Amino acid sequence: MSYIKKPSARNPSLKPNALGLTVRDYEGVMSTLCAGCGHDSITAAITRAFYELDVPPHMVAKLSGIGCSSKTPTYFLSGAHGFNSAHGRMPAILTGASAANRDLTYIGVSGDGDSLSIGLGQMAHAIRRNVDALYVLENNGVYGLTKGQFSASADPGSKSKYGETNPQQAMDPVLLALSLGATFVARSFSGDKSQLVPILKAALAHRGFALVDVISPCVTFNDHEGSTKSYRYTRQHDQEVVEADWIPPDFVPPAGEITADYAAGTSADVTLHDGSVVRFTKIPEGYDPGDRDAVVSYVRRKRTAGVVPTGLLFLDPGGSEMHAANRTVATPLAQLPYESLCPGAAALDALQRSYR
Ligand SMILES: Cc1ncc(C[n+]2csc(CCOP(=O)(O)OP(=O)(O)O)c2C)c(N)n1
Ligand code: SF4
Repeated sequence: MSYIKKPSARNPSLKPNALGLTVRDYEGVMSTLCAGCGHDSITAAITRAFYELDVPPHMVAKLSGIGCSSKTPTYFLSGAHGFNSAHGRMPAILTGASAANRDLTYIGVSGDGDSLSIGLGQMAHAIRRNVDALYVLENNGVYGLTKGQFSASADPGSKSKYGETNPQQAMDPVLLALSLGATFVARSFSGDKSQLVPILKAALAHRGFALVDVISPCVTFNDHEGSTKSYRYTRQHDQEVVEADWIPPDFVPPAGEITADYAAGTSADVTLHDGSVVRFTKIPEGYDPGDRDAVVSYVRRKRTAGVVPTGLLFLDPGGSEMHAANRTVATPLAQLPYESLCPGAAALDALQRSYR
């Protein structure tokens, strides 16, 4: 994979986080994507989220498949572990890595092609297992890397750059994830950093699978009239359903802060396992981000009306993530003594006898 190193000059006024690291320490090498590609804005939001959360880069594992989107982990967190898997296979590699070492924070980055076609079964089972990971789906409605073929998220009737009309139905990753039991489902837009960064922070704090579907226009192959994943169309049809903010566990509100500036029934707090809080505000009347069936029908209704609902759409902080469900050992496998990992021939014989 091609990469360009960034110049080492640093702006001395950059503010360090609690670890003494600046946002530059959360960057990667220079992007080689097309100028204006939505994926680069998502990279900037991911960089910011990790920096603001004070996550040590060496405690992160970033994984991806194949596609322009899947190239992007190279562009953030140079100090993290990384694995660029085969096309569509990232969820299985991520699941295996998490099974072997739960101490790391996992982020998977994929495209709509990588996730919804060749990798659909892989993504579905990672969701079902509730693997503890942030899964960013950079959704542009095309296979950007292979020059703009319609992907499975392209809307029926939308036009390709070359004038063809897409005859097939579209898959909606949000509805798919909700139906598979995902415990954290959000949608955002690459051009809306102020919405995306808090969503990414909440997703990283969530214990379990967090799907963040980000509409990310492909300026080279899918940003024209007739596309429903262009900057223009997304800006016109995006409707923020709820505003979600993430509040760290030890946060002390500044004296005099007014926290109740929303009418009753339009604000709700959900506490995550680590004591941090997701605060939902500006919730439309009757919308409950904890009611899976109601969220599904809301998203479907909006979709039929040609509206793209964005925000943290669904959250179930109580879902049992993969390690809890399988009662796995807490210690990373690499740190277990050899005798525990390989108890010897006698123990294997006894196990086999017990099945006869
Ligand atoms: C097994 C296999 N089949 C097909 C390809 C060709 N291929 C490369 S990337 C890609 C799709 C990329 O689309 P997406 O995941 O949406 O990423 P984008 O480039 O749009 O960000 C395809 C079909 C491949 N690399 N490997
Ligand atoms: S081809 Fe599209 S998706 Fe790929 S880098 Fe260029 S703008 Fe981004």
